[in-house]
Order: sequence, then structure tokens, then C-alpha cells
Amino acid sequence: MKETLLQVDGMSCPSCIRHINDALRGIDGVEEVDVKLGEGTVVVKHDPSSAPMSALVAALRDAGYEARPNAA
Ligand SMILES: [Cu+2]
Repeated sequence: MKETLLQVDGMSCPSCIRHINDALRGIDGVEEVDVKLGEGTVVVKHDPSSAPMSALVAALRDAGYEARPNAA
């Protein structure tokens, strides 16, 4: 399991938290999703072999959010 911090644009209200949870938890290999609305970040615990970064970003884009890895 890997923990990845994503910077996500466009999260503005509490229902975004649900949308993003739904989008990411729908991916095989995603174990935990922690949306920090105030910081505009999402921490994802995932198995990179079944849920690579590109899949996370694609799922968020499908849900209407632009995301990129945060190298913090
Ligand atoms: Cu919203």
C-alpha cells in the first residue's frame, strides 16, 4: 500500500467530498480516501499495481475534478 497526496482543483462544497470518495473508492486497489476540503488535497491509500496514480487522476477527471500529484 502506498499513500499518495493529490492536489485537487474544484472542490468547493461538502458534496464534493462524497463525489471524490465515490470516484476513488470505485477503483480496485483503493483502500482509503481522506478528502481535506479546506486544503484542496486528497490523501489516498492505494495499491499502485492495481490502482496506479494515472487511474486515480483519470477517475477524478471523470468526476469533474482536475488532480495532480503533490510532491510534498
Ligand atoms: Cu461540491
